[in-house]
Amino acid sequence: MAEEAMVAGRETQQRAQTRRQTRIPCMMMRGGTSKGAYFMASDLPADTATRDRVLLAVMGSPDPRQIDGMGGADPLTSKVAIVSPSSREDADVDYLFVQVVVNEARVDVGQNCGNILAGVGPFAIERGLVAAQEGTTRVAIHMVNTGQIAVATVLTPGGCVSYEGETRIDGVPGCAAPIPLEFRDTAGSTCGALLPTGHLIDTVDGVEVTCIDNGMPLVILRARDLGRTGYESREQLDADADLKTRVEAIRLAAGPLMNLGDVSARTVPKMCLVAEPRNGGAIATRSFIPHRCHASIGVLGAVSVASAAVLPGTVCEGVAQIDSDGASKRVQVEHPTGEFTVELTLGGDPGRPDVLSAALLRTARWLFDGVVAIPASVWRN
Ligand code: NQM
Repeated sequence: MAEEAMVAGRETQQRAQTRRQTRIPCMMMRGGTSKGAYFMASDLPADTATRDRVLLAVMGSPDPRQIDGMGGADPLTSKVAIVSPSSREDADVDYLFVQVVVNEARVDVGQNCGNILAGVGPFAIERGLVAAQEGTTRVAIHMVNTGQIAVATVLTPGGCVSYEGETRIDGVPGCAAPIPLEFRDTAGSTCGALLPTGHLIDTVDGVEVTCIDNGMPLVILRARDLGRTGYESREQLDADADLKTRVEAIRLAAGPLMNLGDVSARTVPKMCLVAEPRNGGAIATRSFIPHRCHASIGVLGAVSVASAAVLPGTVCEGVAQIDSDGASKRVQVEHPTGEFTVELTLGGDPGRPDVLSAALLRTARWLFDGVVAIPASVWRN
């Protein structure tokens, strides 16, 4: 596989020297509430530095409008999935997620993305990496960024991926075919422990926070502790310079406490303001990823906040409303454009439960399949 990728990389480079632009096979997909470019690893340069320059050119970064690329001028639409046959026996495919930073000439592979993950199963089937079964096809996906496995179930009536259906997810207009995703063993995915500081609550920069990582490193704060309601719109929060300065100071201080080191140039930890639910859910959220407010909430961000909501003693206690006492908890996470339901299976001590697995529903849509053209100058850098 590595050799194949190297050969492909060399070929891509040779093409670059002979033509003005190099054409690289690419599929654009909406995955959950995000959108991105999906590539086979073997179609991209094997050298990481060259690959990253290619991905910046694909999206048109750095530029706030991403006018010279496919990106949508928003972190949620400046994303890439790189897929290959799996290096692991327990998975069908490897999925490396790459966040292409909009305003800087930089990409980040230090986080997962559960939304873009929703498109990986369909992509793997469309590209022939996984054979479609009659009815549904289960795709075990190794999330290379953090090393865990996620299982996606894709509707494949007649052996073809079906994108149409009746499932609605908040943050996306209309309906589509459901793609259930299941995660196991995500605790401590990046930070090494579910509670990386060893505490349920820490005081950082004078504010009580819960630092948690159940698939996504997150710093959770009560909105009221920052003088906000937690029900503001994305636009209001993005325009709130004082809040953003405060939240970033807390993030920079929390990073080293979460075993992430200096996070000034990283996209994790994400920041999440919480408040009492007001639409019948379990908890209201406004998340920053990490500098812009999310239009809804990330998938693993939602899993992490739901995990904090069911753990007694976190900053969510007294804020979250969790109904059932059983081992299975349905946590409806409210966000700026609706809600996101996460089903958690708990084990161990009910006073300090372990989250054994998380399940949720996403949808995806194949938008475009073709080639993306990369300027020859990218290889001359
Ligand atoms: O948390 C945004 C998104 C994400 C990531 C982000 C995601 C996740 O909504 O798993 O999905 O937090 O940067 O796509």
